Amino acid sequence: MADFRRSTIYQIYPKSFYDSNGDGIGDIRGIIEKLDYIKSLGVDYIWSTPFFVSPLNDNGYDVADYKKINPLFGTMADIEELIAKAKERGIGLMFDMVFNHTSTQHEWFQKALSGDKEYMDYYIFKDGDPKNPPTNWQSKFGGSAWEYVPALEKWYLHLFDVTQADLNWENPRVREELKDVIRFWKNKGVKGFRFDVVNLISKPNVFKDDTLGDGRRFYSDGPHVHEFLKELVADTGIDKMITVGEMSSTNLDNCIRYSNPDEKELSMCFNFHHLKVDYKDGNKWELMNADYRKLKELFEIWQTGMEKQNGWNAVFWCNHDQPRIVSRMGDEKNYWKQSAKMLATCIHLLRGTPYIFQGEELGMTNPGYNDISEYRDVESINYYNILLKEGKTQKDALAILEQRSRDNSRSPMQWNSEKYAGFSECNPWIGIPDNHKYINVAAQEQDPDSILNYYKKLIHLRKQYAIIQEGAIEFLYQKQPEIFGYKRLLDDQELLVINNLTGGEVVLQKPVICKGYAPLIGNYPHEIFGNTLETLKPYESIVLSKGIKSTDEI
Ligand code: TEU
Ligand code: CA
Repeated sequence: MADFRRSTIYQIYPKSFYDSNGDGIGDIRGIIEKLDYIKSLGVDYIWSTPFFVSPLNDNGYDVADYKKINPLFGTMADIEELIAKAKERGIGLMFDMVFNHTSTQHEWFQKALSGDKEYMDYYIFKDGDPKNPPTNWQSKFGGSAWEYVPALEKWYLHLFDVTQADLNWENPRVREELKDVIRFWKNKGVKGFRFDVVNLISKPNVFKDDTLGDGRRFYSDGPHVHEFLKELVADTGIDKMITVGEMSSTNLDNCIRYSNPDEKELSMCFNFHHLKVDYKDGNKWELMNADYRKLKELFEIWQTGMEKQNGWNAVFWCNHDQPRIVSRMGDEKNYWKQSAKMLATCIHLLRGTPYIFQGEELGMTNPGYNDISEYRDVESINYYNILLKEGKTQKDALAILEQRSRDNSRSPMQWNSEKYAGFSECNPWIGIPDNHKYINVAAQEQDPDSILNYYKKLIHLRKQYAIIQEGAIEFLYQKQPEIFGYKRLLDDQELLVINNLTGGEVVLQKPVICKGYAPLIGNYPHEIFGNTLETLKPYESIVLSKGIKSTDEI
C-alpha cells in the first residue's frame, strides 16, 4: 500500500453515497458498485464512516456491536467483498473506530444498566444527587454531559448524545476489548483506521466543575492519552498501517506527539482550528464571515510547527460534520468552479495527507434545507431547539442551521441529473438539492475543465512529485489577507502556490518574478506569463514550478 505521505484519501459516508437496493439509503454494495469511479480519481485509500450495528441516533457513531454490520447497510460478506475488490484496484480500506464511547444499546452498557459491577466499570458512572449532575460539563450536542439512571442511583458521562456513553479507558479490560476489535478488522484485510475523537479518551482523575468553560480543558488530550495510544498501537501492530486520529480542541504539541513516527502512536491527525475561523467568538452557532488572516495564521502555525518536529497533518476542508467548503469559503453563485478549484489547490499542495469528502470533488454545495423537517442530524435538531429557547426566531435559527448544520455534508452524492441524482431509485432519507441537475459526476466526467478533473490532476501531481510529498514549506504574503501563498522546497526544486481567497481582483503586494518558473496547474486558462505576475483574478490559483522532478513510479 502506498506510503501515507504520497497518498490521497477519499472519505465515504455510506448512507449518502450510493443506494444499490432502492430503499433510499446508501449501502455497502453501493460502494462496491462505485469502486471504478473511486479508482478513476486516483486515490489510495477509502475511509468509510461507521456501518456497524447501531441504532443510528448519531448515524453510526453510536456503535452497538463493533464486529457486526448493520443490516441496513449490508452483510459481513458485502464488507469482505468490498475489501477484496478495493484491493484488486490498489485501494486500501480504512475503518472508523469509535472508541471514546459506545451506544447505550451496546451489550456492555446494557449489562452495566442491569447492575453488573464488572460492566459498570466499562463506563464512567458517578454517584450524586439526582437533581445535580456530578459536574457542569456540557455535551458537545448541547445540554448536560451527564445522565441519571434512577435504578442505579448513578450518573453516567456522555460527551456526545445521551445514547453515547463514554468508555472508561482507565479499565484495562476496556482497552483489551478495543484491541480485540482492531485485530478482528485487521484480520479481515483492512489497511488502516480512523479513530473518532481519540484525544478525548483519557478523563482526569478528579471530576470537577469547569468554571471557565464546558469541561473540555479537563479531558481533551487528557492525562494518559499518549500512554493509551502507544499501548493500543503496540499491542495490535498497527504502527505499520495508516492511521489517523480525529483530535477535538487539541493543540500543536500534542499533535506532534500523536504523529511523530518515533512516538509510535498514529500516522497523522485531524485538527479543526482552521474550520473555526468563521465562528463568532468561537461559537459555531453565531454566524460570521471567515477571518482570512486567522485562517492563514493557523495554517502557517500548524504546517511549520509539524514540519519542525516531524509531525504529520491530515489536510482537509470537508467531512461529514462540516458544511460544504465551496458554500462556506467560496462563491457558489458567481464563481462556483473557480472558487472550488482554488480551495482544492490551497489544501492539496500543502505538507500533509489530503482528504476528499464525497462530492467535494464535484464542488457540491450546501443543500439549502430551509425547513426543520428537512434536517436529520441530532446535533442540528438539538441546537435548533436551544437557539429557539435562547430567543432566536425560527427564521434566524433556520438561517444558522442552513450554514452550520452537519446535514450540509450529508445530502446524497450527485451522480447524474436524474430525479434522485442517480443516488437511488426512490426518495432518499435526506433531501437532494436541485443543483444536481448540473453538479453531478456524469456531467463532470465529460468536461475536461470540470472541478472533478481538476481534483484528479491534483491527486496525480502528489503521486508524481516528491516535492509535494516531502518538500519543506514556507509561507508567503503573510501581510496580505486575501492571498494564501506558500512555497514548497526540495533540494534545488521549488513550487510556488498562490491563491486569491476573494471574489475581487487582487494586486499582489509583491509581484512574482516569473523568470525560470513554469506553470504547473491553475484555475484560469493558462496565459503566457510576462516577466512578472502582478494581479490575480477572482479566486485565482496559480502554481509555478522550478526544476521539479518526477518520482520514478509514474
Ligand atoms: O466528531 C467529533 C466532533 O466533536 C465534531 O466534529 C462534532 O461534529 C462537532 O463538535 C459538532 O459541532 C466525531 C464524528 O466525526 C461525529 O460525526 C460524531 O458525531 C462524533 O465524533 C461522536 O462520535
Ligand atoms: Ca440501500
